[in-house]
Amino acid sequence: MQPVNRTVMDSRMEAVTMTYDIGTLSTSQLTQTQPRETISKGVTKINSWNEWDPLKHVIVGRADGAVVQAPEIAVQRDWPEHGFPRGSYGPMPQHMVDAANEQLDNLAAILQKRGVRVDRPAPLDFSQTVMTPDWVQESMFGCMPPRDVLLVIGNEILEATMSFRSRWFEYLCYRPLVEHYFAEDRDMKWEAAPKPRLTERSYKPGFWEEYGSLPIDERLNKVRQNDLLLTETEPLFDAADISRFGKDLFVQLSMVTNRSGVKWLRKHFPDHRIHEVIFDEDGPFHIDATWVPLRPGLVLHNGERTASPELIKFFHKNDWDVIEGAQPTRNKENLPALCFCSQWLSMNMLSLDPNTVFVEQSETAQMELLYHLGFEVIPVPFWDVAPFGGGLHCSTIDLLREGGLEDYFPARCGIF
Ligand code: ABU
Repeated sequence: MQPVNRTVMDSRMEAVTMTYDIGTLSTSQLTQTQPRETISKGVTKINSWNEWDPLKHVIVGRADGAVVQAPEIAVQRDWPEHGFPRGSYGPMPQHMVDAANEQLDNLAAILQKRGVRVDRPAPLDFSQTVMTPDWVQESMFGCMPPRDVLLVIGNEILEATMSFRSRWFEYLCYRPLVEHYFAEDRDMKWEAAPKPRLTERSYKPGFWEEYGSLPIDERLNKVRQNDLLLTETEPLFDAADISRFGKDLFVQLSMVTNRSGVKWLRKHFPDHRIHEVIFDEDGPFHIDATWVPLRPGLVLHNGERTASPELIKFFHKNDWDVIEGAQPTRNKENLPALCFCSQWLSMNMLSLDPNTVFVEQSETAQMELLYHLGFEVIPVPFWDVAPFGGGLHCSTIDLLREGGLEDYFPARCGIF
């Protein structure tokens, strides 16, 4: 490949000249150090309408090659005590990658023993600089949390916009799988939400500096008013801000999902009821440790991230129980190194079916609660995966669950 000079706009929208090798990497170069995708054998059928029907086919993420991402407007890591002071970036320590992969492989093996087909994505070189005509970003991120990138609604796989520049190209890790499913399943729909520009106009200037200096009550006011990081310049959403309850989809407004994103989803899924929801939490980032459906008529809510009275009333009016999740075993002070998720990953569970749930094995209070609610609980060690972007729900994306589209909320109530 020939090195060439290119003038591009950096994150301050100033012209800079960078030298790149322009060309296409051969397959052997791309895969020299990273595993390839793994595709299980079987007849592929994409179908999943909710979070609890019996699971038959799933993607489990991989920790290989993951990096602490280079600073960008949306996210600046600052972990001096773990070797990544503000402004620095680079590969996650190999022993952490190995520990996370061991737990991910173990989850995959248990799922397989339970009769679930498991596929794995193809990691890229996440340490590479990526660019679009609008910006340059000095690293990517990883492909551990598939849940953030792909949304499955019925027979459709939708690639989310994402809102971090470091995650703009993450869909490529799943393309070998999605292409395979598309070739095999004649009924599958393959869609991609509009790729966002992610220029400075997509973010509120100086947001993190100001937000970080505010007292908690003022931060919560901003959350309630949805006055957060993202502007409404373009539709933005992470798939993990969407919780699927059949005909009703609940979409959290967060640091990575804006109202334009919800509007786009409404137009895209006209046969669904799409509800915009906000919880009392000062760092909203994905709904799946906050509002967790386990079976028809039962949702777990996070007691530290209160739902609005209107939302709870809507659930009660439709005969749903809203039960508070148990206290997590960990707290802010003893999260794993380099972990940007919260202790509430204790609620980030994966349902095998409406009676069976995978739970992190140290979360004994959560397991106890689930036993009392009549579930079989499958404990799995998973905290080593957390620094790579999530828990059991984040780490998976279900492709096939038995069952069809159902309306679990026949009664309307207030804004819902
Ligand atoms: N991606 C889920 C993270 C949720 C949480 O940290 O609470």
